Amino acid sequence: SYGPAPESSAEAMAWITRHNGAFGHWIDGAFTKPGASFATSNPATGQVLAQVSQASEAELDAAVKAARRAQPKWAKLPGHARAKILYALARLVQKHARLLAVLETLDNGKPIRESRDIDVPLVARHFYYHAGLAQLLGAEHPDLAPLGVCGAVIPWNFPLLMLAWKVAPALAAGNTVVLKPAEYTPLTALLFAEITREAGLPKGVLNIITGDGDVGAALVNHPDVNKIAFTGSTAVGRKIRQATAGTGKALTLELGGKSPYIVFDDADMDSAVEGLVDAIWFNQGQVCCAGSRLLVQEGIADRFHARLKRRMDGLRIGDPLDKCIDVGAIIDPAQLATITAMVDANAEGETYRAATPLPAGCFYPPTLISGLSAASPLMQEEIFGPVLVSMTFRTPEEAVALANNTRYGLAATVWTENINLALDVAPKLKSGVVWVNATNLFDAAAGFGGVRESGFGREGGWEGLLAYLKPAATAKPLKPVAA
Ligand code: TXE
Repeated sequence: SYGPAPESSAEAMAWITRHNGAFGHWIDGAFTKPGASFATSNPATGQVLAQVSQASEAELDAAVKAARRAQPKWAKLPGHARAKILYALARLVQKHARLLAVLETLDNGKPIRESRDIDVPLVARHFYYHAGLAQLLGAEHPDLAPLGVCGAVIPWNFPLLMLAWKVAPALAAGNTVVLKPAEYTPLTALLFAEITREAGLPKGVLNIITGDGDVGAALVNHPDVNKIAFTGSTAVGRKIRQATAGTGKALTLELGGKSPYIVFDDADMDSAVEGLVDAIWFNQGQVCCAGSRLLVQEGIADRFHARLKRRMDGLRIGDPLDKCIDVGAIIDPAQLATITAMVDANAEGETYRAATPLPAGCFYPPTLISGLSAASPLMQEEIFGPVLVSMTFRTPEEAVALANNTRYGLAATVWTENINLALDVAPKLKSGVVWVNATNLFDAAAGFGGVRESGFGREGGWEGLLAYLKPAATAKPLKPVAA
């Protein structure tokens, strides 16, 4: 251990024990009896944490029916009444912050420093912000109406935060929700379900069904769902778009990425190195907008690499509950095998691995690979692990061309002390988000989302709320303008 003492898992394990280590689904404000189940485990230790149920067709249908029953009443509440409950949820997330953070780290393997200081505070912020927006709806926007029942399918890399990104705007807008967490990380969603009861959320407004991709697909295909919001792989996003085509269901997709991180030769090098550590080694690189492709201007490339390698050697890898850990566990042995196979199959280039000792188990070292050809799968495919590829460029034009040489377009980062250069380059990047002299800035008030194969639709901000609204049937037609 690097730190004084690892965060205690006692409270989280006690919560699991209170449920006898086995969970049903959260339908209509209560847990169902646990059924056919699968295990969810701590990737850092391999320890099984709990048994979680695989939803049947009948259970999925019960969840959708509960959401449908609850929706008209929830939508009819004045905006300030929905806001009151969303504020309560935000406050309760803060009240239970420690338990939520530890449970998230146990189930996911991410460093406690991240779940405690980033994930959980952002979740609270998301509910606070959308409570504010809920208040604006209704009286001030009689022209907007909720969509109805929204299905949400979310991934394992930010389990609770992705829940917040889907649930907060949906509920603010007067929709009800059926959510399916990822099979690797269902626990914080189930704890959140209990928190909704404490907040006084009417039963049926949020329903949570657990299970694998088949349950996700069944939710997508359920005829009585009005919208699907999905975050996950591009391959599954493509299937969901095909499945919803022609059904009239609204859809937003937040998919993969291969985000460029551009460093010009006048950049503040220390800050750019620190930013890069955050861009690619935050959450072990299992981040859709990870800055996974370094583009560094030729004149500073050697110096930049040298500094980066020194910083990599200082990263602390190990027990995610240790408060001093920088790099935690990979989500699952299968994902670890995928990362390993991808890197090992592409032997060209020069590979540097952090010198930090690697604990046994589901861990992968921070890795830097340079000298690859542009067509290498490592340059083109999302690795979704702590692996950075690096290339050099000479001119801003070349930087833009290399940055855009991807089928993705989620995020991009530009480092330079020359604001004119930044303002010239940023709009030329085909990317949903561009950060300048910073990286990984998320705020509930700013729309986040991609272009190209990274998906479409925004989450956060007014734009994100609009993705859960439609024109109201009662909206007054515009007066014709006299010729
Ligand atoms: O994702 P999936 P996986 C990428 C990343 C990673 C790869 C595989 O590259 O290595 O995807 O991860 C549900 N219909 N990202 O397999 O399968 C599934 O149960 C409906 C990027 O975990 O996309 C889970 O709840 N739903 C990403 C969710 O989809 C289906 C985050 C995501 O799982 C389904 C995660 C189907 N046919 C992975 N099949 C990001 N952009 O942040 C599966 N699911």
